[in-house]
Amino acid sequence: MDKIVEIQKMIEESNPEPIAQAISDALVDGIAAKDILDAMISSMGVIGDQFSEGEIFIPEMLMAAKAMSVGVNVLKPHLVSNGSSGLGTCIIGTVEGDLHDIGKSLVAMMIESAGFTIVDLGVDVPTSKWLDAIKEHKDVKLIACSALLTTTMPALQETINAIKNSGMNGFGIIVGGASLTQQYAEKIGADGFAEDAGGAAAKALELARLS
Ligand code: B1M
Repeated sequence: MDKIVEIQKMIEESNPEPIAQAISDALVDGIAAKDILDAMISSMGVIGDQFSEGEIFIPEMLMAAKAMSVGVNVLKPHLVSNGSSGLGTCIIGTVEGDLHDIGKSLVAMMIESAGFTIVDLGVDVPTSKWLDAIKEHKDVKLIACSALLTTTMPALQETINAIKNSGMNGFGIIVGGASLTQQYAEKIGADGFAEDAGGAAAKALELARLS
């Protein structure tokens, strides 16, 4: 069976155990890390559709996420270049109430590759934690907020309001996540929106050039 199809099957069948080896084998065979990642992301879409249709439930979704995370860790060294061009610090996280971290971690990886130092606050990040992190770290040039659920879009709005009202400045704020749009990002006062991890890195560089 095609190696990529095999890897996709491991995600779609919520089977994390063999995925690290399968990905290593695919890399040895010369399959590009980016192609493997794109196929894995598409399989997470299949998992999402199956969940929407009531064909699978939370435990399967969690195991698929585990397979995805294990796979991303194997791919990481092949996707990330040495992010040391000193563009400043990017504080990234998933907003309060939201536990999805795979997309956020991919975005962190790409922004790091673009030359930022990453401070990853994790998931379910309350407003106070964003503010503390901005105060604590020097040379903060970018805040990157991920939100995957329509129900956590208001938390995103609150986070941006709190950051803007704090009076701290000198950085741009970018947002992203499956349920967001460019229009919504503009409406809540974000400086940038990206649909995917590559777009987030490009937007980060664009804002760094403007600052
Ligand atoms: Co959840 N979940 N989930 N889930 N989950 C979705 C998002 C959903 C679309 C599934 C569905 O119903 N079809 C749906 C949201 C519907 C909506 O609100 N519109 C959903 C739901 C409903 C839920 C629960 C409410 C289910 C429940 O309990 N009844 C619950 C909520 C829990 C919570 O957060 N409070 C829940 C729970 C979970 C798990 C914990 C089981 C698990 C997450 C595990 C983890 O992350 N460690 C999970 C998973 C795995 C998914 C799906 C299947 C896959 C998400 C994923 O990792 N995708 C997802 C369905 C789907 O995405 N089609 C789904 C792969 C990843 C690479 O893509 O995260 O979209 P994504 O990131 C992309 C872009 O969005 C973008 O770039 C990334 C890379 O290209 N991006 C940014 C993301 N952040 C960005 C930030 C940026 C820029 C771009 O700038 C800062």
